[in-house]
Formats: sequence, structure tokens, C-alpha cells
Amino acid sequence: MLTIYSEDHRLHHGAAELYRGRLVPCFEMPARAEQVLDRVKAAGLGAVVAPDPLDRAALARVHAEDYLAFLETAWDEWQALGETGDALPYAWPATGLRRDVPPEHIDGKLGFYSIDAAVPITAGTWRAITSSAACALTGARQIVEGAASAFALCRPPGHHAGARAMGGFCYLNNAAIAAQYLRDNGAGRVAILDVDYHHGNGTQSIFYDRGDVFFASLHGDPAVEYPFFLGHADERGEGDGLGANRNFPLPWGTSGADYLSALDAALADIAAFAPDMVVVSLGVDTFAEDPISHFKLHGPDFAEIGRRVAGLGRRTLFVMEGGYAVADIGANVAHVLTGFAGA
Ligand code: Q9C
Ligand code: ZN
Repeated sequence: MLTIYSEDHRLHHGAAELYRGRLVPCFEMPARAEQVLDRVKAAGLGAVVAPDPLDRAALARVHAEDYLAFLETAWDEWQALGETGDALPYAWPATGLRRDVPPEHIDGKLGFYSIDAAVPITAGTWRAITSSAACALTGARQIVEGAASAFALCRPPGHHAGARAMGGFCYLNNAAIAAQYLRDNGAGRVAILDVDYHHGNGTQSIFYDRGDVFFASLHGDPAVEYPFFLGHADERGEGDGLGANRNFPLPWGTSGADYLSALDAALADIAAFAPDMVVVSLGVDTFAEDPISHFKLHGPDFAEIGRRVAGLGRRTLFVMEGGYAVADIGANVAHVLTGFAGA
């Protein structure tokens, strides 16, 4: 299995995020990707290659042009204020406020194009996020050209980013961009399986009214877990997409056994959809020792996830999402990928 990786991710290193009334150090840090790279190499999974040059048009298939323009210029606009620290949003067009008049000031834009404050923009953020998306697109190209699987070692992650919004450490929705690329290059039907601990709200919203891309997510119940405002079981899609969205909210403390039962149900739905190709949003923040999550998965559970996904018998692109137990993230990702490859 080919791994696609760019060291450009290091250019994005936020200092702090707002959490329960305090600014705390960012959990989403460069060491995460370095650990995954080390363990993927040690596992002998296959070659590690750099991404192809980015095709910006592929981003615009998923994200609005005004949002891309915002991401590309936000740091310069922030710097023009004389600021040297990270750009962070602090005001949002929430209920009762207007969304139809885009603000002109960068402070307004940061809130207009975000769902929370866990998205610092730094000098290198645009280069890092476009390289991350390029990794996903290069992996998708491998799949289109016939590879049975590929691993896009994306950082920053993507599944909380919507068509016009960043949030939850995510800016460009790498998995959605890859899924759309598969649709545009030969796959009639694509399924996205999201096993990150958090609901993939961005991915769900991007494909919610479409019947050609199935989205299934296993995650901490939004009643008690970020992103709080999407990810409930009754969200089944709308319009042409009715029936092509499936959520499995699970309680805090969910064990490997209970998780794998829910995974089987998600995989059965995906098999019934009969996708040509599969994208896995691969977060390993379901790990028992994860510092911001509340599931209880261990190494062997991750290998079992890989084995069961392989049971779909479809060409599969794995796209890196979350996982914050830095010392273990690489081993847990390697377990999933070797479980898939060895199945
Ligand atoms: N300070 C992903 O796993 N904030 N994103 C949680 C902890 C948001 C997680 C509070 C968590 C986002 C890709
Ligand atoms: Zn997560």
C-alpha cells in the first residue's frame, strides 16, 4: 500500500485553541504526522511518495470559491493589522444573525467561515492545507488507476470542514475532495466510512443531498461530544441523498466489541449501497488513551477495523483524520492499514 506524504504539514503549527474558557496548547500538532510516518515505514507497508502538484480546480469541486479565497488570503489580511500571533475567530453568525452579507473585516470573515475556534491560521497554513489535500488527491488518483488501496497521510485533517467553513482543526475536507475526484474520474458510486471519534459533520453536509456518495460515520454521541450540532441517528440524507447518510452515535466508554458491532452495521449499509470505490476517514482518536476522546479501543481493535473494511472487497483510499495520543497514533494507524492489507 502506497503512502502519500508531504512534509509541508510542518508549516502549520497553531499555538493555542479556545477550550472551556482557556487558551490551551493545540492538540493537533506536527508530531502527529511524524509519528504516523515513522510507524508506517517500520511496518513495511510500502513506498512513501510525495503528492502530485495540486489541481486547484479539484478543491473547487467541493469548496466554494469565496471560502478558498478567504483561506488563501486570511494570513496576509491578519498580518496587515500588525498581528504576529495566530489568527483565530471570535464571533459567529449563529441563530438570529445574518449570513447573507459577507463581512469585509478579517475578524468578521474568520467567524463567517468557521464553526468554532479550533482553527488557528498561521503563516504556513495555506501551504500545509493545500499539500494535505494534494496527498488525498494523489491517493485518489492511485485508486482510479487501479491500486487496491492507498494511504493519504494528510495533516491538517479535514472531516469537520464544510463547503464554506473550517472547524475542529480542519480547513479543506480532504476525504470529500478525494471522493469527488473518484466520482469525476470513473467511480459511479463512492462510499465514505468515517471512523474518527468525532462526527464528520463537514463531509456529511457536503454530500447530504446527493445519492451518488454514501456517508457512514461512527462517533461519540453529539449529545455529549463535539461537534454537538450534527451527527444524530435520524440524519438520513435529503432529496436525492435520502437514505445515503447513516450515523452511529455511540456513548462515552464504548468498548472495542461494541464499536465493532456498530462497524459491521455500517459496513452492511455500505455493501448494500454497492459503491465502486471506498474512502475511509481514518481517525484513531477512538483509542483508549486519547487525551480529548472517550472511547476504549486498543491496538487489536484497530487491526480488526482494517480487516473488516477489507471485507467490502472494494478499492479503498484511507485518509488521515484525528488521533491525539501522539506516542500511540502511529502504531494505531499502522494496525488499521496492516489489518486491511493482511486480510
Ligand atoms: N480542546 C478531529 O479529530 N475541540 N478534530 C475539542 C478539545 C475540537 C477534533 C476540544 C475537536 C476536533 C479531526
Ligand atoms: Zn476526531
